[in-house]
Amino acid sequence: MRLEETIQREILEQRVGQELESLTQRLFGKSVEEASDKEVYVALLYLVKGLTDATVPNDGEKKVYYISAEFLIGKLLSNNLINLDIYDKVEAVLKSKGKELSRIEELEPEPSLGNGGLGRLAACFLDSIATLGLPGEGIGLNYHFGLFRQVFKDRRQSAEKNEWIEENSWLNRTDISFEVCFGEQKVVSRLYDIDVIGYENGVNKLRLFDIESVDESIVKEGIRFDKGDIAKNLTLFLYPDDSDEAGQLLRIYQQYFMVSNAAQLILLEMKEKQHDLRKMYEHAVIQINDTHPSLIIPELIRILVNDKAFTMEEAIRVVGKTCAYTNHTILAEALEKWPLSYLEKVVPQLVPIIQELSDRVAAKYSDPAVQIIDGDGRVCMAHMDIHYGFSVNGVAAIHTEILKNTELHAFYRIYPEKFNNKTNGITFRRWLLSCNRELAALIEEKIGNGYQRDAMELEKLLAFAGDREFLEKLEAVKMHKKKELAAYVREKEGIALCTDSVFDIQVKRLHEYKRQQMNALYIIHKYLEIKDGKKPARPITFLFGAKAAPAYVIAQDIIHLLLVLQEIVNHDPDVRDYMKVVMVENYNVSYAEKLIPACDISEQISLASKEASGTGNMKFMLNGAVTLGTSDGANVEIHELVGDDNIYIFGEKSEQVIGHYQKGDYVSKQYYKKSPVIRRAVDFIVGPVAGKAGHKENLERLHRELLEKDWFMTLLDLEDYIRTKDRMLADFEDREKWQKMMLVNIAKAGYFSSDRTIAEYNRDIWKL
Ligand code: 26Q
Repeated sequence: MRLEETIQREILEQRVGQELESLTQRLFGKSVEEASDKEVYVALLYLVKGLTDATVPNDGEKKVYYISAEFLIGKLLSNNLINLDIYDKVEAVLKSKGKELSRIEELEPEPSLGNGGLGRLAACFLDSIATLGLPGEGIGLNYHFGLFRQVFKDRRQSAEKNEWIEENSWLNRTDISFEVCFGEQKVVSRLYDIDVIGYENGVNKLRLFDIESVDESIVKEGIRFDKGDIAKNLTLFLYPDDSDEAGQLLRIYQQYFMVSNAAQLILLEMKEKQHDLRKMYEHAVIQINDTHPSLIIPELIRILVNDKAFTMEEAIRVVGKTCAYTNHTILAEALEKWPLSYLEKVVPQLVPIIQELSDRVAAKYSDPAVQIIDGDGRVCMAHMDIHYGFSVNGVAAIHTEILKNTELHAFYRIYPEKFNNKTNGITFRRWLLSCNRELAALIEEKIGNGYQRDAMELEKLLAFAGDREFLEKLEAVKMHKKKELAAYVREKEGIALCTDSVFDIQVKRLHEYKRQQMNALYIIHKYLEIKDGKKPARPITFLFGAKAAPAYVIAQDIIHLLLVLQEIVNHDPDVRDYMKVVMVENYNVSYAEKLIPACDISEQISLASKEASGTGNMKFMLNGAVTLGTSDGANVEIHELVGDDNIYIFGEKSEQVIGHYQKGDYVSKQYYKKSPVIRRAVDFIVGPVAGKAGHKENLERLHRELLEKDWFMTLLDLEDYIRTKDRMLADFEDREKWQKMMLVNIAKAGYFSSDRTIAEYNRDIWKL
């Protein structure tokens, strides 16, 4: 380091130190040394907010509004320090005063404003939008308790509220407030902002709307509350149980509340900047994140026609040139279709607009597949987006192809020019620089820090595939992260892990199509092999993390099975030295940041064609895990990048799977009857050993499901999965080979930077 740089660093360190000292004094009348960790946390929050206020907001002629029901932002302290480039300084200052930054980070509550992939993607996108210096903001809702906190009781999942808003938080209350009308009922909103700090760049905002009259005290035990009184409950939870009508109505209330506020905010900004509303699309682009914000289209049209003297044609044209839609799923049950009668109850003012939009489509196209209101009087949200928006994108190459060729084929024939692919990405600030500082430092030692701005520079690492010393260091970092995870798991779950074992990890929302149950069947198979005396070369640790929707019965049964296996395997004296099973409680972003860097085998085993993209797969790869996966979502692109030798692909391809659905020729019982290996593993679920540790009701229902339905074809790929995983475990013993695979995966991960994804959105869709 040059002398000037050293001096500059020292000055900055001094300034950070002085600033922090004066904050703890002013806030708590204590020095940093005297302050508690929590008080230091609060002081850091103020420090960051002060620095952010001094940063220039990203601004420009045209702005993107990323509207989303979910923003799974995770904790913000460490990321903000990194993006402001003061992490090391703060860490050093605190250390000199006997404080540890990593311990202080633990005290920040994690907001759970998302379910999984879609919400986390939105958060990564905000980071990249800010880092690229683009004008843009996220618009969503300020759920007080977010998604539930998962607790295991009696080997089953139960749900508690997640209280994350403290007196001092990242939320800034604004003086912006709007009226939102649900028919005759009026409520008043309040806007809160969270600053999104770009990496060594400007700052943008995440804008979260809340309702003034919300009443936290109506939440009874667990997450139960009166769904009827929306003035009190509207922003309490993310996706409360929508298995009944009241729950579904509440979802529509939330969605309309979100888009009505968004529309008012956008129009207010247009007015303040004195833009011509008839050229709205030159100043604003609205990205609709899945169909949850789709009502923004009829709402904007309604306002333009009713209040701004637009004709219907003009309003449709202007809104159509402003709105773009992203599809995140092809699962029929996740495609939103709301009964017109529900919309009539919640937002009667939108119904004539939607009816008109639907009539115009019906007059032009007779094909029932492209209608907005279907034969059962339900409004197909995605169809409205496609007809009345200017862009439709999928989130991985294979996903977009499936949309064009099957799911949305009728639309593709009408509007081929609207369809485009934007393969997902992740922010390397959080998923490498922050969660794996050791690996980031090792990479920097070899190829410099240019990769932090241009992720493709990671490819420079390929030159070191033959560098024994570097490969050993890579392995040492992995071991270090495994030890850190083991210490954490011991503290949180009370389970000791062997760090010499292979860490095999599957973390993601629980869903049958993601096939956690197939992994469970592998575990049973291994368990039985060991009982038969066939010991693995090295112990294996199977780690899971997953929340299941409270009303999703089979998903609850799968969680139960995993917890039952944890009990059986970890306590069986014949087996426990060879394998361990851990289902971690309340898997969330913070847990992911500990699990992913410690992973050897990344489980990405969805039924081909069903996982739109996946983004966990990218995070694991970036941290040097090797993928065990099907040809699905972004796994396909990972495979293309790393080549056959650095990934383990198994199972039937998407064309074959789609063929099975079309012909209806998959019968799980046939696979069960044909294979003794499958039969033995499946029947273990209802055998005496499982019966002793688990509940008959859950286990029998799951067994029946696998044999009689198995809609997501678990048994189809089970044998290939077992073979491939065993091959992978054998290869793990060839340390040099494995280290090289780690290296190639890291080196090829650059493509999956969300900076690249956002640059593409901007180039093809937003044009900011
Ligand atoms: C719909 C109707 C009623 C109630 C809930 C919903 C609902 C809620 C959440 C539907 C979908 C979601 C979330 C979907 C999601 O997270 N999709 C994931 O998006 C990621 C980012 O693109 C992809 O990587 C994943 O493949 C995809 O599953």
